[in-house]
Amino acid sequence: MAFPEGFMWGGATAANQCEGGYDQGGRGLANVDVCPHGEDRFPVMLGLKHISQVDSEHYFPALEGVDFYHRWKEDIALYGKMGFKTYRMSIAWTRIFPNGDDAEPNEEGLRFYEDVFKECRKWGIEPLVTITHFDCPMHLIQEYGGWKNRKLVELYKRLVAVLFERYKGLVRYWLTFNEINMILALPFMGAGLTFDEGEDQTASKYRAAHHELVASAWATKIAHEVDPQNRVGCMLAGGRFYPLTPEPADVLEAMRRDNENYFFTDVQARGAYPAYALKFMEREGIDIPWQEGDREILAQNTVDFISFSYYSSRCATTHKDEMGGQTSGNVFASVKNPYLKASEWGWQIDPTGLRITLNSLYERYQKPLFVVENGLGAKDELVDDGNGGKTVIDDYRIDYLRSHIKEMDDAITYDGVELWGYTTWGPIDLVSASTGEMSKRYGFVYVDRDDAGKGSLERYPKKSFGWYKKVIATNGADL
Ligand code: BGP
Repeated sequence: MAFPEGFMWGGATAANQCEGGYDQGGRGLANVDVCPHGEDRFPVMLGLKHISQVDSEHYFPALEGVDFYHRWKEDIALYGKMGFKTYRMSIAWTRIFPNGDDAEPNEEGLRFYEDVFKECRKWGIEPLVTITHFDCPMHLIQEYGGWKNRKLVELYKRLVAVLFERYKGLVRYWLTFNEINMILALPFMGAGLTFDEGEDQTASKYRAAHHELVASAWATKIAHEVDPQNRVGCMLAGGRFYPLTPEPADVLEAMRRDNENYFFTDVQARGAYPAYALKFMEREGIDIPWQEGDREILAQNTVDFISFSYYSSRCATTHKDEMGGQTSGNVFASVKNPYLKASEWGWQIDPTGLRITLNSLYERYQKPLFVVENGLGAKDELVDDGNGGKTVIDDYRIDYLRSHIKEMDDAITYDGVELWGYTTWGPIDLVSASTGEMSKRYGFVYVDRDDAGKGSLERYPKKSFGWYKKVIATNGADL
C-alpha cells in the first residue's frame, strides 16, 4: 500500500472563512473581515482601495462565515465520523489579541480554541494549526501599516509564545503563515498592506515579506524551545509553472516564475536568501530591512516540513499576447494551458501537476511534504436523498479528489516522495477567499447559506462524505 501507516488524512479550513462570531468573545476586527463582497473585493485585497473608501452598506461575508464559532462541536463530530486523522484550522489572531498589541491575551479566545482542540482529540483528530491564515488585526494595519512595520515581528512572536505555551500537548503541528507567497498577489490580504500614491509596491511587498520570514523563523525557534515535539511547517501556494512551449525563452520564464514562489520556501527551508532573489532585489533597488541577528535566526530555524496548497499547475511564456488567454487559477495570473479543462471559475484542473509539484518540492528541499489544501470549487444542488433528507450528488468533486489522490499515491510509490498527509480544502462549505461567495463550494458537507448570507446554516452530508470516509478507512487503497 502506498500511503504509509499513520498518513494524516483530513480537511482544512480558515478561521475567517468559517468561524463567524466576529463581534463575540472579545474578538477584534482583522483585514480579512473587511474585504467586501462584489466589485470592490479585489481592489481591497490588492491594497489599491482603502477600506475607508468602501461603502459600509456592502456585505462582508467573512463576518458570519458558516458559524463554526457556535457549531464547532457539530462540525468536528462530522469530521470525526468521516474518520479524519487531522483537522487543519487557523487561529484568528484577533480572538487572542483583539488589537494585536494588547497588554494581555484575551482569555475567552484562548479558551475557545482550547475547547476546539480538546474536542478534536476526543475524536482522535490531531489538530494542524495555521497561526495566521491571511489575517492581520485592523488595529495593527491602522497604527503600524501592517507587516511593512518591523513592530509586527515582535507582536507575532508574542502571539506564538502564548499559543505554544497554552496549547502545549494539545497541538503539535503548526504552520506559520498561510500561502506566504500570496503577499505578492494579494498584499492587503496577505500582509495588511495598502499603498500610497507613487509607492514602490514591489519593494514594499518584499520588505513586508522579510518581516514575515523573520517572524516565521522566530516562531519555529520558540515552538521547538517550548516543546521539542512541536513540528513547524511553512505553507506555500503551490503549483509548478510549465513552459507553454519548448522554446528556451519559455523554459527560462517558467523557471523565473517558479522562483518567485520558491523564494519564500527557499528562505524558510534552507535558511538564507537564494542568490537569484538577491540579484533580483539588487537590480530592482529593493532595500531589505535587515537587522542584526536576522541572518542567524533564518539560518538556524528552518522548518521541519513543507506544506502547500495545490489547485492547479500554471503556465508561463514570453509570448503572452500571441498565445492569448489568461487563467485565474489561485489568483496568480498565468497563461492558459491548452491541454487542461477548467472549473467554472477558470481554475485549470491538472492532477499530474500535483505529482510534478510534489517531486519538485521534495527534490529541492528533501524535507517531508504535506498537501494542506486541494479541492474543487463547484456549484452544488441540494436534492432529496430518498430517505426524507437532503444531499448533494457531487460525483464531479469525487472525480477531482480521486484523481489527485491517485497522483499522490504515484509520487510515493514510484518517486519515493515523503508525504505526511493530505487535507482537502473546505471539508465543510465555507466562504470563498477570492470571491467572498458561498456558492463556490468545496465541502463534503453542504451548508445552507447563500451568497447574500441567507439560509438556515443547516449541515447536509454530500455523496462525497461517504466516499472520503471510505478512502480514509482504507488508507487510500479504495478510491
Ligand atoms: C487558498 C486559500 C484558502 C482558500 C482556497 C480556495 O488560496 O488559502 O483560504 O479559500 O485558496 O480559494 P477560493 O476560496 O478562492 O476558491
